[in-house]
Order: sequence, then structure tokens, then C-alpha cells
Amino acid sequence: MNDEPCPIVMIGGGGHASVLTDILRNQGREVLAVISPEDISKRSVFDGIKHLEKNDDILDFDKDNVLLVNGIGMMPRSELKQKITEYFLLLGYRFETVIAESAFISPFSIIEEGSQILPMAIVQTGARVGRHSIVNTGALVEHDCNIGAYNHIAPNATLCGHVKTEDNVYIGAGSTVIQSLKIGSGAVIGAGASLTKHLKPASTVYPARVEIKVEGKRRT
Ligand code: JB2
Repeated sequence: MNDEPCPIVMIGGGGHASVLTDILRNQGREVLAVISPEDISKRSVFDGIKHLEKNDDILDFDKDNVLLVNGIGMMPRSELKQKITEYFLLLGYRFETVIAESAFISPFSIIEEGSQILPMAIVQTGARVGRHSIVNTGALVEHDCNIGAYNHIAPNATLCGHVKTEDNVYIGAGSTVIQSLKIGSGAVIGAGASLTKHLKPASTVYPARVEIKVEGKRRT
């Protein structure tokens, strides 16, 4: 029996894909190709990896012999990541779950297929991270949180215990969500915000904005 992990095809070739490729290469995983309509040659992490431009170039690879990683970051209200994931799922391809070596994942948590847990992130006991969600660098998902599908918990965000999010939620960098709150689908929490109330679907939380004064004039 072959115990070698399945080689990877990376979808997207921008910033998020470069972070994921770095993690996978460090783990000794073989990245066979990057599929991206744009040039990837300026990012050295992709050196030596084949570049393909069209999504249907995936058909060059047998679906039983590769796993995909979706390197397109889920930005607020962007549907691109989900659309692309579903396109490849319909063709019968499967997605790898990526967990950086330096992340702490409780053995009593559940990380669903296609999710990505980046360096220094923490997922505590009893928590669930739904499919195709991103827990970005240094983010904290405390005990018993229940994170839906296609969420993005941006760098250094903190979710205290028992927070529940529905699908397609974006939690901005450095924000804090206090314990036991419920966040509806498609909600966006701006970077640096502190959420202290439940959030209805499709709502947006704006944190206090920085004010900058230049030569007596006020700019926000
Ligand atoms: O239809 C597509 C497609 N559309 C865009 N198919 C494929 N295979 N790839 C597609 N892309 C590719 O997604 C672009 O060619 C580009 O390589 C990539 C998007 O890269 P970008 O650097 O613009 O964004 P990102 O998603 O890697 O990063 C965002 O999300 C991260 C989580 C950034 O805002 C980062 O700051 C953030 N950390």
C-alpha cells in the first residue's frame, strides 16, 4: 500500500495561495501545479511548480490522484471562493484540509474538509470549523465555538467560547467577539471591532475609525 500523501493542485496564485503553498512545501507535500489566470512568477514560493491558467486545466489530473487546495482568500461578501470550490467539487475533485505545523488544534475539535488553519492559529476543545473556512494567522477560536462553512476568521481575530457563526461570515483582523454570541450568514465584522451583541444575517459591524489630523485639517 502507498502511504505517500496525495499531491496537491493549488487553485489561485495570489497572496493566500502563496501562504498555503509555503505551509504545504514545509510539510514536504508535493504541489504539482498552480491554476491561476494571472502571472505567478514574481512569488518565489511557486518556483518549480507548473503554472496552468484555466480552471478546466484541472482535467489534466485524475481526480483520484490529486487533492485540491483553494488558495483564493474569502474576502467580505466575495462569492468567488465558494463558486470556484463548487465548480471543482461538481467535477468530482476533493479538497485537502490544510493545518500549519505551528497551529494548535485540540484533538477534541472538528476541522471540516477543505478548511485552512494558518500558522499560530488556535482552535480549542469542543470547537468546530466548518468546511472551506479559513482560520488565518494567529486567530483564536475558543472552546465550543461552532464556525459555519466559507467563513474567514482574519489574522489575530479572537472568538471567545461558544460563539456560533452561520455560513459566509467574515471576521476582520484583530476583532473580538465575546462569548456565546450568534452571527448570521453573510455578516461582516470590520477589523478591530469588538462585538458584544448577536448579529443578524448580512449585517456589518463598523469599528471606531481612526482620525488623522494633517496641518490642522481633519481626515478620517
Ligand atoms: O476563476 C479563477 C480565479 N479568479 C481569480 N480561477 C482561478 N484558478 N484563480 C482565480 N483567481 C486568482 O486568485 C487570481 O489569479 C489570483 O492569483 C488569486 C487572488 O489573489 P489575490 O492576491 O488578489 O487575493 P488572495 O485571495 O490571494 O488574498 C486575499 O485574501 C487573503 C486571505 C488578500 O486580500 C489577502 O490579503 C488575504 N490575506
